[in-house]
Amino acid sequence: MFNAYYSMYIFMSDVKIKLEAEKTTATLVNKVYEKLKKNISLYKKVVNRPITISEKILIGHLANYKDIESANDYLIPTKSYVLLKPDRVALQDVTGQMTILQFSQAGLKQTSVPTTVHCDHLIQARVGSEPDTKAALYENNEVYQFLESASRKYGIGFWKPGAGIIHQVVLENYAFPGGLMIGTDSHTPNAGGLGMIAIGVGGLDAAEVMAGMPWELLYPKRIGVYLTGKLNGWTSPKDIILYVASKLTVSGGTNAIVEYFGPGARTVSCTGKATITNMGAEIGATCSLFPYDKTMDTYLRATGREAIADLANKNINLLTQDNEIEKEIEQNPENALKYFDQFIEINLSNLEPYIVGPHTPDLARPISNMAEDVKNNNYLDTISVSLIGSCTNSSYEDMSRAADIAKQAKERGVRTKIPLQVTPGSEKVRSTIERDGQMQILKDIGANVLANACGPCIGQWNRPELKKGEPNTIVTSYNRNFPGRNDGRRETMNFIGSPELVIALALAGRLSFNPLTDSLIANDGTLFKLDPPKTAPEVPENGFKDVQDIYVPPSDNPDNVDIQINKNSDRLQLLKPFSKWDGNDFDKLPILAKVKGKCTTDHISPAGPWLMYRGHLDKLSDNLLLGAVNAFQDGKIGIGKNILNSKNESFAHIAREYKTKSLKWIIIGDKNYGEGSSREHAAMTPRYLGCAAVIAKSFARIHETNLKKQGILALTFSDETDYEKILEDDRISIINLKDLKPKIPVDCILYHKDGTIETISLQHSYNESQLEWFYAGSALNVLKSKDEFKDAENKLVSN
Ligand code: MIC
Ligand code: SF4
Repeated sequence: MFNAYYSMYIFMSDVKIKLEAEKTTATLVNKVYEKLKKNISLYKKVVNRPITISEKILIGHLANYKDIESANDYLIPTKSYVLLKPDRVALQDVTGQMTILQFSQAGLKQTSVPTTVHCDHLIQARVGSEPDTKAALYENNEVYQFLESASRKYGIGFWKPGAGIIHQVVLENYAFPGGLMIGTDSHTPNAGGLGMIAIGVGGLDAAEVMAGMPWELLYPKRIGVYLTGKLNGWTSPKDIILYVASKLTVSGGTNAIVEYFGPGARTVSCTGKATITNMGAEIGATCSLFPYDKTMDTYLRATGREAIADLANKNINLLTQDNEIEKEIEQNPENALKYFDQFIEINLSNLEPYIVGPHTPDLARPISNMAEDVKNNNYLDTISVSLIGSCTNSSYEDMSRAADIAKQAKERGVRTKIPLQVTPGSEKVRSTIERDGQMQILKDIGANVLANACGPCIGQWNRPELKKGEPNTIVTSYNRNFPGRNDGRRETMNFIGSPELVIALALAGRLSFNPLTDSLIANDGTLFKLDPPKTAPEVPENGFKDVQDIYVPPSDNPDNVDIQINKNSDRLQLLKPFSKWDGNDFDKLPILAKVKGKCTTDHISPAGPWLMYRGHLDKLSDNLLLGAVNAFQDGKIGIGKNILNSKNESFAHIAREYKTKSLKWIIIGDKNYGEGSSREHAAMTPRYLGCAAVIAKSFARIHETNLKKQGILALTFSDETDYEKILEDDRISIINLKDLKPKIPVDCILYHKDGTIETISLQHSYNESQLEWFYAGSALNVLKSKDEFKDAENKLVSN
C-alpha cells in the first residue's frame, strides 16, 4: 500500500541485494556468544560470586579484555566509565539526520557496526494511515531521499515510511538475547524484552560507534525487580512498569540498569517484557532487561529467527543470571542487596491495573482510585480522544486483548463514546491483525487506524476540532505525557494505561470509569459489565504475515551513490564545527533562562511541527526553550528578559541577539534537567546559539552526555539550595577553566545587580577524555583530530 506511493517520490536506482552487513546473522550472534563466554569466565574468577545478567552482557562487551582483570577496581557502579563495543546501532528519521551528518565527517566509506534507519517520526496524523503516509512522503521527500541515499552508501539498512516504529521493527528483526545495542532514541531499551542491553544515546555517540570507536558508559548500578505470581484479569505488563515508575519516580533509574527476574518474569510474554523495558526510559534508567527464557524463544521463532533461538538455547547460561541469585532471594529477600543496589518485589497476582498522569509518567494510582482523584483534583472527567498503540504497546498480544474488550462492546451494540485512534507499531503487526480480525473489531466500535508511526505520541497530531487553549483529557497506551507532548497543547492532559484499559475508558467516555466495578449501557438499555480480557496469544497462531517492499538494503555499488543536500534547503544543513574553547574563563555571562520545575527535552527543543527541522540546526534553533518555565517571572513560559534592551522576548530570539554580539550565556536548570528523550538537538541548539554552560540541580543521563559531547559545560550545584541565590540580573563567572580536573569542584562567582558578590561551588562528572571534548569544542572535533580520521574527506557537499 505504502510502497506505491513511496516509489513515486523516492528514487530507487541500482538497489541490489548482496551485502548482509546490516543484519543480525547467526554468525554475528555466535561471535558475540564466544566473546561473552571468554569474558564472563575470567570475570567470575575475578569477582568470585554469582553474577547477574546485566553484568554478563556488559562484561561480554568490554572493549578491552584486560580491564576484566582489574574489574574490582575498574567497574565501580556510577563511578567508573567503561568502554564497550556495541553489536548494533539503530537510528530513526529525526535523530538519524544529525547522526548521519556527523558520521559523514569521519569520512569513512561504510559503517563499522550493523546499523539501520527507521522512518517513523515524520508522519503526521491527520486523517488516517494511507493519506497520512502519502502526505508525509511528499512533505518529507527531501529528508527521506537523504536518509535513503546515505543508508545505501554507508551500508545501512533503510526501513521506509510505513514500515513501522523503530523499536518494534528492531524487536522483530534485529534484537537478540545477550547483545548490546545503542540507538538514537530513548526508548531503545525496548529490546530489553528480548534479553538485549539496549541503550538510548545522542546522535554523536551513535556516529562514533558507527565509525568504529568504542562507546563510553558510566558503569551502571543495578536495580533488581523480582516478580512472583502471575498477571490476571485486567492487569497487564504495562501495569508492572507503571507501578515501578510510581515507586522509583522519573529520576529513580538514573545511571541504573533495571533487571527483572523471578518466576513471575517468565510468565510475561516477550512483547509484554518489551513494553516494560521500553518505559524504563520514563524512570531515567540506563536500560532495563529480562533474562532469556521460553517466551523469547517463542518470539524469535515466530519472527523467523530459528537459528538465533537455537544458539540462545545452547548458550542459556550466558543469557540468564546465575541460578544461586534467585535461590538466595527466594530464601531471604534481603540477600538481593548482595547483587543489587536497590530491590523491588512485586507479586503479579495482586497487582492492580494502573493509570498514570497527567503531565508526568510517575503520577500513578490504581484504577480503583481514579474516580476519587478526578474529583479531588478537578481533572476533566470527559475524555476527548483515546489512543492505543505506539512503540510501547502495539504487539499482537496487546491488540488481541484490546480487541477482546471491543468485541464485548460490539456484541451489545455499543461503540466508543469518543474517537479512538490506533497507531500500529509495525506493518508486520498491522497486516497480521488485519488478517486475523482484531483490527476489524476495533473499527467496528469506532476506531480509526493511523499510520504505523509515532504520530500523536510525538506531537505529530493535527486536531483542528480542538479550540486553542481548550483544556481536555486524553487517554493513551503510550509512554510519555509531558505537557504539550501529544498535540503541542499544554492544556491537554494525558493519562496513560494499558490498551485494554484505554478501550474500556473509550467505551465509557470518562476517566472516572472503573471497568472492574462499573457498568456500561448496552444498545437495548440493559446494564452490563465488561469481562476482563482473555489471555491472548503471545504470537499469532498462524504466524506473522510476511510483509514485502518496506525495506531498502545497502547498495553493493556504494561508490555510485551520491548523497546530496541542497544548499538552499530548509530541512537539511551541513554542519559547521563548533569552535574550540578560546582559553578564557567564562566572565560575567548573563543568564538566558533560569528554569523552574520539570524541564524535559520536549521543553528545551519541542517536537511536533519542529520535527521537520531536525536536520537544519539553524532553523531548529528557533524553538530553543519554548516550553521552559521561567523561574524569575511567575511561571512565564518560553520567554525571559533580554539584558540588552530589558524587554521580555522569546529565549530563542534573545539567544540569537546575544550570539550576534558574541555574548555567551548560561542556562540554570532545576532537578533532572533534560529528562526524556535522546534528542541531542536539545544540546546542539543552545550550543549553536552561544550557550557556554548549563548549571542544574541534577541532569538526566542522556542529556548530560549530549551537553558534554556538544561542548557545553554541564555542571551541578554542590549545594542544591544555591539555585535560589541566582537572580535575574546576575552575571556569572566560571573560573579556572584551564585547570578542570575530574572530581574537582569548579568555582562560580555570582555578581548580583546590587553590587554584592557570592562564590558558589559546582560539581561535574567529566573524566579526562570528556574534558577534551570541552576544550576541543565538541566530541566531534576530537574525533576528527584522531589519526585515523585526520585526512578523511567529508563525503557530503551541498549543491
Ligand atoms: C520521544 O519519544 O521523545 C522521541 C521523539 O522518540 C525521542 C527522540 C527524538 O526526539 O527524536 C526519544 O525518545 O529519544
Ligand atoms: Fe515514537 Fe513515541 Fe515511541 Fe518515541 S515514544 S519512538 S515518539 S512512538
